[in-house]
Amino acid sequence: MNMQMRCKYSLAAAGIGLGLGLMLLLSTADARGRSAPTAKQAGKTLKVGPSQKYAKLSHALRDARDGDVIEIDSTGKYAGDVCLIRPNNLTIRGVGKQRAKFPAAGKHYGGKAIWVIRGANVTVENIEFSGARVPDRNGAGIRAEGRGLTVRNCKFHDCEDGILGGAGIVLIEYSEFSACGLDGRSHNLYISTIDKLIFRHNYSHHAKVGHLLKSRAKENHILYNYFTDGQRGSSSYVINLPNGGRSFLVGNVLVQGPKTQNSTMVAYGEEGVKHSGSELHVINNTLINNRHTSVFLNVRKVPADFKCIVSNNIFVGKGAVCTFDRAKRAANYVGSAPGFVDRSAGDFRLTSNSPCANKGVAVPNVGKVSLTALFQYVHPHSKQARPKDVRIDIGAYEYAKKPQSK
Ligand SMILES: [Ca+2]
Repeated sequence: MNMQMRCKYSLAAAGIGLGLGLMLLLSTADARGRSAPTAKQAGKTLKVGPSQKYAKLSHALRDARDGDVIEIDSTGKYAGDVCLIRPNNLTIRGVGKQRAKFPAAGKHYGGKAIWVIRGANVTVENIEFSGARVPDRNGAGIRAEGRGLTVRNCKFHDCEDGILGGAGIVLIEYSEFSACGLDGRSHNLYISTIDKLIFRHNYSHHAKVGHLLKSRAKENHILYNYFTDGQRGSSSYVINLPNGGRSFLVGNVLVQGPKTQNSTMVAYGEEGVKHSGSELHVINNTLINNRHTSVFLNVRKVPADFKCIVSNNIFVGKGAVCTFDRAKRAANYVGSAPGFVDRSAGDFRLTSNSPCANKGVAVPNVGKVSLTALFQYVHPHSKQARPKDVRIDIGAYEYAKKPQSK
């Protein structure tokens, strides 16, 4: 994607995105992306930085207790400050004009990660992790071991895994993941068998051999993200959900590059569906394959009564749409001329005469989960409200006469 071009409209429009994101510091989110207030944290604030009481995060952590907030001055140098984070309900936040940078610099905590988070319900904001390497070859920016984790407006690059692990509910939003992976066993993200993953408004790209997102969660809410390999990326799957799960893919842009290691874009059930209640809903996504062939949705080893709904998506490029014959498909565009504003520049919004305009169908709720696309991705790693229209369009973007993004 042409960063410059997309950034022009993104950041203005994303007043909604990052602004709102920051307003929701003390909140949790449900599957629709709505937020509900949680109890205010009552701890003290510890400050880390060149002119603060603590020069390093690892020093502040000696004094940190449950519910505290640690603010890290982003002008400081924190290379090699690898840490074990034990307190519960801790917030660790980079402050200043940029993210606070934590390059591994050859170090790791416990053979695992730059930060090993063992406390429950920890929130991490505005931090950049890079270069994690460990002897086991699964060195992560964050190794998540505590129950519940929120990661917001962070960046992970050139690690063996960006985020590895997890327990309970994990929320990851407004974050960027790139150039992680190594040998196919490590990935931009590798989420364990957790209760629920909410992954939204993120930018995951150019993993090395591994996947752009791998999750074994029992429930996956993958909403309004941008996944791409670009022209030169060597990632394998765009999304891999090897154990199935109750999974919702809504409003994402997925681009498979010509040099991908595997033709499958979304792999579901590769190792056999293990979670009860597994179902797959793929709604209002834009999927583009730039490889000579592809399988867009590779759904395998599912139970006989498996429910799979594929509606309102754009599929561009060669390949089979879905390997599961009994998928319920409605109002998808499959072809080569969907009417993007500028495909080569990575602008997948629709033109006024797009065949996808006004061709979508209403999508019923699944239990309490609404699958109506409410947002659309704004580059980089942000969002805006999806324009409201009488008839919804196909794909991740709604045509609007006057783009909201300007
Ligand atoms: Ca419309």
